[in-house]
Amino acid sequence: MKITDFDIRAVEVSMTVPHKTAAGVIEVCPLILISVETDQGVRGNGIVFCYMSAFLKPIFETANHVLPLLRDQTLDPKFNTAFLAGRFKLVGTQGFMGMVLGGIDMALWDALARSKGSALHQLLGDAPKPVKPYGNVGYDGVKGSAEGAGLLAQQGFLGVKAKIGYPSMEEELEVIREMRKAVGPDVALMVDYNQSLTFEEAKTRLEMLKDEGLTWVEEPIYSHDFSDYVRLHKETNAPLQAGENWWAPADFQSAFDAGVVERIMPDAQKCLGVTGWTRIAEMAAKQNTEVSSHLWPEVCAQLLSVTPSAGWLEYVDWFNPVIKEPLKIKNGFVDLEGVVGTGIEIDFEAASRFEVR
Ligand code: SMN
Ligand code: MG
Repeated sequence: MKITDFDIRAVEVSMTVPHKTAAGVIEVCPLILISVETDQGVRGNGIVFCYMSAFLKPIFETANHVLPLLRDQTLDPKFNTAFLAGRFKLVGTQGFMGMVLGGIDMALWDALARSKGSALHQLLGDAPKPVKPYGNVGYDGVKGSAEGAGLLAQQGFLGVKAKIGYPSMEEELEVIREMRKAVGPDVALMVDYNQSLTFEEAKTRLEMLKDEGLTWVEEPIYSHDFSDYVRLHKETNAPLQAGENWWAPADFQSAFDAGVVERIMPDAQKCLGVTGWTRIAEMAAKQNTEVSSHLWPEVCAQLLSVTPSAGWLEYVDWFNPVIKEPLKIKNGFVDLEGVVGTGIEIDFEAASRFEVR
């Protein structure tokens, strides 16, 4: 099967609730929608999340430059992605280029799975295991975080993650304790600093959080200080989490080489798509590192279902307005019944209302 054509659109989808973090607020969701066409009439879809509206245009331009290089190639996602990564050695596979390559890779795997009438996880092997999603609360203060967490627990989420990094530790602890009251003792609570602390600040804060029963503490410090993560873990024994800002399998290898073992959360886009994820999952399985996900709930639900050391799925509904059948959740677990491809089929008619030209 050959890749014949492409459709690339830039859209801005409004968020039902703006996503506040210690590193900035996401008010709208800027996306590049990718459709790859094949000579058998099968299409594959992928989504690039641009984080900030200002980057929509440059990433759109980047995608328009990169995708046509695959014209007339046989559809073979691992090969196609390695080919593209090879073409951009001088720029590297991080940044806008990495984001585009990740989105394209997801579209290619979607086309391949659809051409076989299969779900992505069927292409990747094992029988799918149950996957637990967690819901997200923003940097919403004591009252807002507790209300948000309570609502998610009521909706049946078995885990809730909140953004923290408040000016005072008193407020930080109050946020966490009020969230705990709101969700009860059995719901897992995670917190996310979005890289906002220095090493010393992190040490102090993590000591103070040690009796709060947190499932993990995400990105307390700069994401690429791999050896500092290892030292922080040794010195505080805190359940650290990181990975959403690591690029391609190479960064995960560097983290593992530095001694990171506990848990990771690859971002399906930045880790080089499905192709990158499967390599990272293999590396993680060897050292029994728990793998959770970052965004792309449809794709990651399937990836986690066949990842040997799978942890939690991050659930967000941000891309839902442009997806035909967003991920389903039943009794606290992901429901993969009837899913075809990666689960991302773009609703181009709906998307046309959000198009940015
Ligand atoms: C996050 C996700 C998407 C954009 C900004 C921040 C966050 C998370 O760190 O883990 O969900
Ligand atoms: Mg995070």
